[in-house]
Amino acid sequence: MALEQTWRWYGPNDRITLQDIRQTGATGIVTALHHIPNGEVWTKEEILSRKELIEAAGLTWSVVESVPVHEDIKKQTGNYEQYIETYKQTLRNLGECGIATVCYNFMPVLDWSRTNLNHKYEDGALALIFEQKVFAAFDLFILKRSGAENDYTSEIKEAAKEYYASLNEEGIRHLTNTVIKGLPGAEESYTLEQFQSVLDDYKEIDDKKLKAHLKHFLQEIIPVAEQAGVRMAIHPDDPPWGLLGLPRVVSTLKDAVEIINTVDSYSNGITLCTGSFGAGFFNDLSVMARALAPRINFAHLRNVRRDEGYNFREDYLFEGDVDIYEVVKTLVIEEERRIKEGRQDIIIPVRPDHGNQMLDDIGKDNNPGYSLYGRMKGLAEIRGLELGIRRSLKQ
Ligand code: DNO
Repeated sequence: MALEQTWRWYGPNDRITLQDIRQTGATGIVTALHHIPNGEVWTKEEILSRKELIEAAGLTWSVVESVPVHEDIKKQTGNYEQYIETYKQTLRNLGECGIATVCYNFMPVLDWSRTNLNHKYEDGALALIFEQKVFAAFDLFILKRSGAENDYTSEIKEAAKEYYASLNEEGIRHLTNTVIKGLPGAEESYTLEQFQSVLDDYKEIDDKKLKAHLKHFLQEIIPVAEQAGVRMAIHPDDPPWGLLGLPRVVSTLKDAVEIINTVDSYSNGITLCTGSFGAGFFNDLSVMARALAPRINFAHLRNVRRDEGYNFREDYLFEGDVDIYEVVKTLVIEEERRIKEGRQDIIIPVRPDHGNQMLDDIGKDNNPGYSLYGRMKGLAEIRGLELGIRRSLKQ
């Protein structure tokens, strides 16, 4: 037995081909039908054609990341009941095509957020970072969101002001694009005006309301997923704290426990993203992995170096604040436990999450976070770590 080593592939337009991926050692593919607009059914025909492409390269389509949740479902507005039905149909179709794990998130408006996608690391590699003062500069002085001044301390506001003053026009445009244009995997991309208006749509929705909407969604879709043989894996908020006045409901262990308790089913699981949860100084990933183990349906492994001022930078696998050894050990033990328990769905797919841009990747057209060598290094480290853990557990 081994954790299933997977790799995120953005589809036929990805610079990194399926043949390349085989050489990384990954056996499973994590992908989505990004060309199908959010809210439409993924037909069996479309799913099978992607599946055949992957299998022709000698790989398996292990995980869908993501079937996006329509904003109307999160807000419970418009045709949201219809969108939930569409979602269910997509899950049935995926199940019938033999794709058993689906990652999704419930973050309003933005998927993941960073303030700089090319932060130069000491060794010359480029990393993704989030700096609170930079984000605040966008919020306070570019977006000029009403009420934003109540969301930051006076030190941060001062630092943001200074930072904003240092930006020229190009710098302002660049920061704006970094925040609102949507990072890879995000289904939406906005202009500044559109962005303000989608934020306004959430004015009346606080954490409590969004939680209720998520609960309703889970109660609707989990029984369907279970019947279809599909395991859902909710992805945490990235970063795991409120941004731009938007509600957040998948940021802590408490949130995750609440979610898995909403519907008691193995189909109602978690994506343990060590980097997303790990960006929060209040989250201890070793504790979280142990507490959530039976419901971890998928894992994203990467590390972050963080502080208590809501700043973090992505780091090499063994060099940040998350104890990756403890997390992988927990996953290995959990797989063994599932075997003993006689569970059908014993496999936990894992993937190297983002990697630094390095070596020959620099200067190429990379999906931020999803260049080749940094992830390949991450995967190699995960493979070695797992092997060592398994051997030592047997002694
Ligand atoms: C970023 C990713 C996210 C993730 C979605 C899952 O690199 O981890 O975009 O795919 O949030 O729905």
